[in-house]
Amino acid sequence: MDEKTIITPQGQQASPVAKNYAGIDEEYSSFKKAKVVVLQVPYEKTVTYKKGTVNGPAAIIDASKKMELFDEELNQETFKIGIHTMDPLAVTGLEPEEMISRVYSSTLELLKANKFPVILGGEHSLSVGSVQAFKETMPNISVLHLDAHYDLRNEYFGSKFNHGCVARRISEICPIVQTGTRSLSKEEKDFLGAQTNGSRIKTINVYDILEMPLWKDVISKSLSENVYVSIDLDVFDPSLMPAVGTPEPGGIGWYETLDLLREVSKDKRIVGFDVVELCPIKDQVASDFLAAKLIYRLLGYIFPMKK
Ligand SMILES: [Mn+2]
Repeated sequence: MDEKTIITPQGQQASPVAKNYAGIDEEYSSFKKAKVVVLQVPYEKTVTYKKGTVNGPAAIIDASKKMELFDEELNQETFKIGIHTMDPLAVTGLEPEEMISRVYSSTLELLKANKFPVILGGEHSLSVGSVQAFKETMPNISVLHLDAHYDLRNEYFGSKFNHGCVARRISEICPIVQTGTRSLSKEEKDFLGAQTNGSRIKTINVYDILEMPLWKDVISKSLSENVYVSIDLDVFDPSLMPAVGTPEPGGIGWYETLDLLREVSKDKRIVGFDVVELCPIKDQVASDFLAAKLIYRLLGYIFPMKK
């Protein structure tokens, strides 16, 4: 039996495409031909509230197979850029630093192979590894960080690599622009207050969004030429995206998120992204599907096809 052959719960053999993001046929999903490579990081160790994000990547892949491969908004078949899905990274039981190191190595390999990495979490701490790989590969990189949480703690529950510290660690690598944030600790508030003009951290929180009609322009202009996007799904309002470990009321919506990503894709060069912290709810697939479709739409913005 081919090692890639999957046995379904019904005992039937499924083809290898069953493991692929969007269920794309071999013609458009072989590693060689693919421009985009999906890297799954089913890691969960430092979460602090509801558990289950270890199942996030598999739920996104599963939901993605139910999407239409024609993108109605963009009038294109985005999968034809070639999207390869790698087997999930073996990260179970690792300490956060070891997991981050594996994400770093895998991302670096993909960049050296001239691929566009899309990384699925799993918990947010993985972004420290991917951003480090990008920083070493391309100059002038910054991070657009969508999240309900500032994630600026220096240390949380005894670890500097807790998911609540990811933006602080990223800011030590390169500039970061955060948006959608609406849950702040006193420690983070004091840290932000001590930042000077030359700070590597810029925050456009939900209160700024409510008051600034041009918030998307401000964000786009604050980013460097090359942009890595890190999307914690709890940036969305929990009415749209209840399947997260740490939901926060008052999040941003589907269309305004797309507007932001469309604008940044036009103004800058997005070089890779991650979608993290999906914590699937049994028999409630809307969140999984939103994550799958968000990835497809964003890829469409980044890789517009000639009509
Ligand atoms: Mn968050």
